[in-house]
Amino acid sequence: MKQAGYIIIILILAISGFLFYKFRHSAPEIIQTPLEAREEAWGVFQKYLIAAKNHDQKTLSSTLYRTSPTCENSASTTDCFKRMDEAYKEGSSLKKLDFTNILNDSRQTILTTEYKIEETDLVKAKVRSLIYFVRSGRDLKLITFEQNSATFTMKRDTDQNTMARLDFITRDTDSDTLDNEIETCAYVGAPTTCIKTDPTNRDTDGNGLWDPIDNLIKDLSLSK
Ligand SMILES: [Ca+2]
Ligand SMILES: [Ca+2]
Ligand SMILES: [Ca+2]
Repeated sequence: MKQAGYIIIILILAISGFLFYKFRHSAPEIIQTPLEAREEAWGVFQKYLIAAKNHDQKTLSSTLYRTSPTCENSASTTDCFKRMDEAYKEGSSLKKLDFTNILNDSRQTILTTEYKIEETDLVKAKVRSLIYFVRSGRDLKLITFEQNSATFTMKRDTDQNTMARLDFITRDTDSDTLDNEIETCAYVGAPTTCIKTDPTNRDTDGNGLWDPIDNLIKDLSLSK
């Protein structure tokens, strides 16, 4: 009986030790519903906008995945403040409830508005706004945002044909926010250096970051 008692104590100690080790060494995965993800992302975005409005570089940096090179150089403070003012002006016109498309997992969040149609005499466009975030450690950081990002086509013989063309070029099979034409470098004027990604896979290289997030981060590292 005494022996059985020892075994039970050893077992309890072993299980407690294992659980303690697991708790200490595995960062809990962040699991959010899309609405929770939007709340968190919007909080970061608002903090960023207020910092931009107040020219508060320290807070601004804490909300960003990477600060603009213009704002890292003290010689270009005037340009940096100008950028902040422009960012505030653009960003503050965006409304949380318009961002009804929420793409999120533990590594990233992308907020997108519904498309709206705009046209001039010559072209018809689908316009939407997008905000991209990536998680660094436990903190969600803003990568960038695009206000009124437009995809357009020249008007065709009939409005139906124009609309069909517009719908075709904005097809996004894997819903990663990069249109198929962008992912396949098939759009007019695609540079020869255009990096192709898989239009049927959000994470072409399997590193856990979706294709648009990878592209944006790559662009930022090249902007130095
Ligand atoms: Ca896509
Ligand atoms: Ca893709
Ligand atoms: Ca990836």
